[in-house]
Amino acid sequence: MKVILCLALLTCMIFGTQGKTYTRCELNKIFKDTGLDRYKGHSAAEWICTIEHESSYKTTAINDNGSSRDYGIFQINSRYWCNDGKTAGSKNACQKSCSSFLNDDILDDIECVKKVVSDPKGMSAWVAWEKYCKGKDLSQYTKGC
Ligand SMILES: [Ca+2]
Repeated sequence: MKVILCLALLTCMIFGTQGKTYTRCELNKIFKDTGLDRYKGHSAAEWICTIEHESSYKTTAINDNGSSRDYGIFQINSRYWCNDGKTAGSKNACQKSCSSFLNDDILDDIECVKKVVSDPKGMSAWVAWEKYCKGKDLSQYTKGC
């Protein structure tokens, strides 16, 4: 029993930094601390809503679109923003490996996302934002935080 517990703990320690499912309130705090909240006029609730529908709060989320892939909690795309080594003509505007958007540290993801949302397309880069979050009552996303 002790051995199993040790193994479980060790596994957690090894894989603990490899990915994380964030809570709404954790994100709310991080977005306020990093200034993503209100950045280019978009609230923390808008980002949390977008994340819920893009990645279900999981930093390990990857979605293959065929010619490119979306990575991490913000679903950052390999065609324009990061390099995954298998996307033809990738612009890699954030100068990052896409795999760095899959770990539990989302501070670098946020830096990249600030670039994405500064683009003329703004938050429309996220289909989920257009569909589920834009112009909606989003108070539930920061409720109790
Ligand atoms: Ca990261």
